[in-house]
Amino acid sequence: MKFGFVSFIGRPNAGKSTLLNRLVGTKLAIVSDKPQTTRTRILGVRNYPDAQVVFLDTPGIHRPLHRMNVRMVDTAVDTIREVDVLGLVVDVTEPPGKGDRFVLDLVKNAKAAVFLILNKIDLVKKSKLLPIIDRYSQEGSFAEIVPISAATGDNVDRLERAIVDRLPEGQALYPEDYLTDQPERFFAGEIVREKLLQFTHAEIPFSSAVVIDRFEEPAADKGDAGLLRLYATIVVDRESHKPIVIGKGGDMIKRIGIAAREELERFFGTHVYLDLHVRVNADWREDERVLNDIGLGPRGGR
Ligand SMILES: Nc1nc2c(ncn2[C@@H]2O[C@H](COP(=O)(O)OP(=O)(O)OP(=O)(O)O)[C@@H](O)[C@H]2O)c(=O)[nH]1
Ligand SMILES: [Mg+2]
Repeated sequence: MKFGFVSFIGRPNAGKSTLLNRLVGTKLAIVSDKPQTTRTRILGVRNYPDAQVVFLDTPGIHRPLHRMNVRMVDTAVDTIREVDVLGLVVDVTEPPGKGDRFVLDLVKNAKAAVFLILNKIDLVKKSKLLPIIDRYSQEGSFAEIVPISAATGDNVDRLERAIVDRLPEGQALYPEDYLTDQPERFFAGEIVREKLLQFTHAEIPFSSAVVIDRFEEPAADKGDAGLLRLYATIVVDRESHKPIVIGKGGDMIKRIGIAAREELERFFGTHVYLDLHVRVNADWREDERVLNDIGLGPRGGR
């Protein structure tokens, strides 16, 4: 038996969360076409006939301007020391820039085996891929360079085999049916936030958060057996963003609410009542209370 930890790190939008979801076969991490979607470390366990692998998805590494972003980047960087295999995920459709250089430097002295995962190969011609592989192979010494498409699954099986090969011998840490360490409340907030990211643009995705105020499990004795009641607040940082998130006659918040509820019902396998509010908190990205609520409390508290 093999057992080990694998973390995916890289620039925002590279496809780390898409890859985690594919590997564990469940949508644990929300995905969007906007950068900085993932804000916390998300753990997913996958069992193979000969191995148990703990995959960690992390926030994209970027230049942090707020306390929230400092914590996001720290969360990702901290995993470098904690894992057996580091998967550095790169978007092959993006020309490499300063940000990529920064990430490559971060992993240079890592004790873990570093895999360079070239993602989104479904978007480039094969002939374009070879020079990209060539260029990256000169950028560092990688244990493996694996081109994949997290979206289509192309070559992901090869990546998995290569990962398992590199893991140390060891017994499974988690029971067979264990999937993640995040509480249900976390997923509820993330599902709402995914819809908010999907339907809003510009600054709003970066400057908003979703806080779950109440999470009430279905209670048979209340006469509403099978109904999960969720009370959530969308926190924005400017007065002018509130009417945008609410929309004309409430049509935007309704849209977010309907889409979120559909997915919440699928995820929890129960009917969901979702109560959504919008609140302005100008400096929430610096506010320990909010950061704590979204899983980004001070170091050591995480
Ligand atoms: N075509 C294509 N799109 C992909 C692939 N992998 C991810 N994407 C898309 O790229 C965007 C970003 O994907 P995410 O998985 O959210 O990226 P991430 O690295 O987790 O981003 P952050 O959480 O912001 O750091 C989404 O629109 C995905 O659908 C891929 O292999 N092919
Ligand atoms: Mg992500």
